[in-house]
Amino acid sequence: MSRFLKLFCGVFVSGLLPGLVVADGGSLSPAEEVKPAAVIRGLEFAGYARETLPGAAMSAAYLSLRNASGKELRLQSVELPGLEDADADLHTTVSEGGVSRMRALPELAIPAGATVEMAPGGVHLMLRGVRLRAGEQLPLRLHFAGGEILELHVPVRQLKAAAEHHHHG
Ligand SMILES: [Cu+2]
Repeated sequence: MSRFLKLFCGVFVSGLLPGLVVADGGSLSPAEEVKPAAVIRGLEFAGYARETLPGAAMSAAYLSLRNASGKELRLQSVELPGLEDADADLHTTVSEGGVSRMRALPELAIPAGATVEMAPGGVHLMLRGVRLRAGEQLPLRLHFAGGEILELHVPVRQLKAAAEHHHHG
């Protein structure tokens, strides 16, 4: 590993919040798949993914993004590095006549100084093509307008009955 890569990895690890650790094992993100990560200055993040229920094709991840960068950030797409058959889409949840439906979101703007919290029943990352089990780490690559990229891992959490929604959360 080159000096440059080491430096980058160091930045990546120290940029993570407590609880968001780079996986050192597990099937989802073995250490060799952890790539040098891009870090966006002033953007703080946390989050988790929901385990996939038996028989379910989809799951969801929720991020909290705090923008202290001094400029608006616009999240435009999300990839799942190392998971070629899987994808992640930005969704929001709207209520139409008392029925909540998911809708694709072309982008998610995070104004300077603002915090955007994804949550069950609101904005979320819809995950397809990957089975998530509690305790695993899910790798995410966030693409922002202007070409900025943030890579992170979020822990997969067990679904609590209280947090369960109808078709998804
Ligand atoms: Cu959705």
